[in-house]
Amino acid sequence: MTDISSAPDPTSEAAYDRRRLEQWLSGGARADGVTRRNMLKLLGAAGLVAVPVGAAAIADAVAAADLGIVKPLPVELFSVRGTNAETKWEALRGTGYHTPIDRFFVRNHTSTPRIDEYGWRLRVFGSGLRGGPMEFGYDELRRMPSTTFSAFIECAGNGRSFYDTQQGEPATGTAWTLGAIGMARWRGVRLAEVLRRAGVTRDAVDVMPTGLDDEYVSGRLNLGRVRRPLPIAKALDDVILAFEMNGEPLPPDHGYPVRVLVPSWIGISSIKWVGSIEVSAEPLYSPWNTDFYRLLGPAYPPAGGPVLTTQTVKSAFELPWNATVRAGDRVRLHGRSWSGSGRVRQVEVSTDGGTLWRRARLRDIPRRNGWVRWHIDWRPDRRGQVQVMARATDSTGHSQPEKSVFNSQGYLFDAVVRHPIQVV
Ligand SMILES: Nc1nc2c(c(=O)[nH]1)N[C@H]1C(S)=C(S)[C@@H](COP(=O)(O)O)O[C@H]1N2
Ligand SMILES: [Mo]
Repeated sequence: MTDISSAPDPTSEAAYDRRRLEQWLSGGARADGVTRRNMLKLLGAAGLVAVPVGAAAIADAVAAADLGIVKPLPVELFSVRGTNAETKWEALRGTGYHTPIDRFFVRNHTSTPRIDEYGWRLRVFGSGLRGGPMEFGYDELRRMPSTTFSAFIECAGNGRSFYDTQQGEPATGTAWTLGAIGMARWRGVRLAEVLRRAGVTRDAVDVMPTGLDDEYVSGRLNLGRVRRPLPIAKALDDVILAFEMNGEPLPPDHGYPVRVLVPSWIGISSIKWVGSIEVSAEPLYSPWNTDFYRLLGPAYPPAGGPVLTTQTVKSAFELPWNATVRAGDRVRLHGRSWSGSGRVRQVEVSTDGGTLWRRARLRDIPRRNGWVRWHIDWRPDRRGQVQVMARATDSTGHSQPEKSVFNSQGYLFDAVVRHPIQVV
């Protein structure tokens, strides 16, 4: 068995990943349900074949015909993209700190399953436990000590379409603009507590939650149920099994009855409709940490860059694309900025395409795992199109660059977005 008692800091993505990759290549890690050959093939395909976003959009339009989302998706609130629904930023104008559930984005690999809480059980098993498998029922979980906090969930591909439209480098995957993020107040049980009751040992290295939604078929490969391992240190740190969102039982589309919630990590970590959790004394793999959610492309090694964990810094205006304002009017521009690596410290806005930057006024106390609402006043004087831009900096010094380093699957876009406005 591989000794990782000297494991690197779990928050050091690069170190964690390098180790896992080495273990996998040397056969020391298990890739559940995926043969080594398929995984290599997938890695290769993901790195070399870039399907333009245009083609993906056509496929999305076809798939939208049998969209498996339960809640209504009115056009004022959402843009439908394949099996997913993106929040429209203008629909957040006037809403509070938390994204109302009626406009919270949905990212489904297949479709929302209808699960009955009475029949639901969470099965915890694996070589990292002292004893055999253990099961938890819904009421049992709800009776355990709970914790409540606010955190955003953001898809790793949020902003992906800007690789194409702003940088001329199309990436594969859902062509999100900036609306694949939502902020909610979550209530649940600490995963650490569940693992403790299940008898987790010091040998445990990875924890893999699996969803109860349908198996995911990509191309001709059945990749099995949606699942992605977490390093044990993160699992024992701030991860919860959430059963409430904004004070209500989790809605079906967001993981009812129980989902994993991994603050500040890419959305795929937060497995919805969780049905089982494997606790393993050996490193685990799934397609979601090998061929997906890694950085692949010209700037990265052939086997792929780091396994993705924390989100990047981003900003968005609560405005429609091509919003119209009147020349000479005083306009208050509202927006929000967030980061997975620290609190947002500062937001600057340019209303002249990036020459002059002014500091926006922050309306929230910057918090970890949260966004900050801000505004800035502006009096446009000339008619025509302008591009407004917002740039945030977080407490670790991460700021938004002019250009994001391209990766073929379009993850972690972090560049300043040029938002067009028509001054009339
Ligand atoms: N079981 C399961 N969990 C899942 C997914 C999924 O398709 N199935 N999608 C993941 C992805 S890619 C994201 S971005 C988030 C989205 O969460 P939301 O739909 O509640 O906004 O859920 C994650 N958890
Ligand atoms: Mo995602």
